[in-house]
Amino acid sequence: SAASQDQKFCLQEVLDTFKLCLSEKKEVYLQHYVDGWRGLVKLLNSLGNVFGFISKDAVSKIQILVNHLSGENGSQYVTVQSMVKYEMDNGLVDLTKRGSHPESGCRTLLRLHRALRWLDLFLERLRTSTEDDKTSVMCAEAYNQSLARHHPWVVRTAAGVAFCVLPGRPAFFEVMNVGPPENVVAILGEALPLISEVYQVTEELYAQNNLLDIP
Ligand code: 1PX
Repeated sequence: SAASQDQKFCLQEVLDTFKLCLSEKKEVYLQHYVDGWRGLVKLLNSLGNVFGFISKDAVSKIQILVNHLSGENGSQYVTVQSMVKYEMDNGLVDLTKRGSHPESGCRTLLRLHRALRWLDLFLERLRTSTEDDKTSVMCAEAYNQSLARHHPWVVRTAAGVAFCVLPGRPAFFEVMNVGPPENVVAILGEALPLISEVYQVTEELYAQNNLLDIP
């Protein structure tokens, strides 16, 4: 049905959303960033319930950002750049320890930003993989090189368990919903530079503002 089709993840959709993220002046539009994550969460959900604890956290962070976007100061949240400026200028970010702003846009987006690095590494491995490569290994390697260092032991352990039940490469490619493996590889090749660029721009912005380690 049209409704279930709607729910179905398509890799192309996510690619398109990340394409829209960057303005000509290399600003990151928060709305498209959030939409990109929504598409990713759809895929994650179609992989099964074991990933529920991961998608739940992603969804709650997406929701925090959506609330900022639709809130009374929504116009300050159009780009990640304007969000950082607004929250920093107005003392709305807990910079050294958690306090009165547990849901700042800056700290919330930082969590997704770190996950975007994982995605970038994982998808690049997937793109260049061969039939015998294991998604669980590619996923774990990407995780260990990125997100893992920001997660406590319990979360790392739970993530490790979830990776083990990832579908194999053929089933994984199928879930992307864009046809034969060659297509997946081609679309990934197109998408990855864009995702990397969004990551890099955000990383530099956060570095300049000393926001890379906010609690
Ligand atoms: C085209 C293929 C794409 C596959 C789509 C997969 C989308 C994955 C979405 C993952 C989003 C993860 C967000 C995690 C944010 C985070 O680090 N949160 C932690 C810190 O938050 P806090 O508020 O406490 O400072 C939080 O503790 C996280 C808890 C949940 C566990 C996170 C494990 C992350 C593993 C990431 C790899 C996902 C594996 C999916 C397999 C395809």
